Amino acid sequence: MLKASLKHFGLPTVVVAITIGSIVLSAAISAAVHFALGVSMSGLAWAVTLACPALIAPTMSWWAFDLVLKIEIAHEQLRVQSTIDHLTGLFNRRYFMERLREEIDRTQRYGTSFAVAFIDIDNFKRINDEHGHLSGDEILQQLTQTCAKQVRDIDTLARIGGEEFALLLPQTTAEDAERLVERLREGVAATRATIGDHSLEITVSIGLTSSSRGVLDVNGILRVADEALYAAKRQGKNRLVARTALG
Ligand code: GH3
Ligand code: MG
Ligand code: MG
Repeated sequence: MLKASLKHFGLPTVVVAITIGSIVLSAAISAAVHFALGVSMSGLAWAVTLACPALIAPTMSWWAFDLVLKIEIAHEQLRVQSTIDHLTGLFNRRYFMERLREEIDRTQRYGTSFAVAFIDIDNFKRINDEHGHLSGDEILQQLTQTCAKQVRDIDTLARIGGEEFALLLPQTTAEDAERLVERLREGVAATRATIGDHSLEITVSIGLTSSSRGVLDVNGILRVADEALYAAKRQGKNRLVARTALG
């Protein structure tokens, strides 16, 4: 309730309200005690009764609430950071799994459909071996930019492993997902990565699965996407293989 009030009214308003409340309460208690003792309040007693809460309440409450808000902000920053892959700035595996579970829940409740794509860079080990690990990192970042241009705001693109990415396409039919992901694959193949003076052709293989006919559990969906990805690798790489995950 305190946090909700702070967010709703803002820190200054809450501090003023607490100060006024403290002054009124202090005056009421002091007056009640003097009344019970049968003595009237002197000017000095009134001054002390009003001055103490007027000075202490705003100082202490400002300090305490400011601390609460700072902790809250730090907590939120930490939560966001824990969802991010630091090399690419994409979401990480943990966040992707969270979003996938949410999407499965939504699909079960509302009967919508979604798709999941596993994207794996082709022959990345060779690129690393020829150009060095740091250049490999740069390529991961450049590829991220290329992929990010192809996905929609509602999609979740994540780096789930070394040179493996996953894409969650919520509220998307199998056909639309196939079109979108194929466009992404073509976009990657058409964009040359640059490492110093070198310009490299990067390709990806993609395994796609869709929940159009009902939803499996998380592991089932990931397994089908993984199988589709390996089929794409076996069939010669730089291609998309789509499989439907039947419920
Ligand atoms: P395939 O086409 O079958 O996927 O072959 P591949 O070489 O891409 O696959 P493999 O799994 O053999 O190699 C993946 C490589 O990715 C091995 C590892 O050195 C590299 N790698 C993993 N994480 C990182 C990273 O964070 N940065 C860099 N530069 N390389 C990484
Ligand atoms: Mg791989
Ligand atoms: Mg690879």
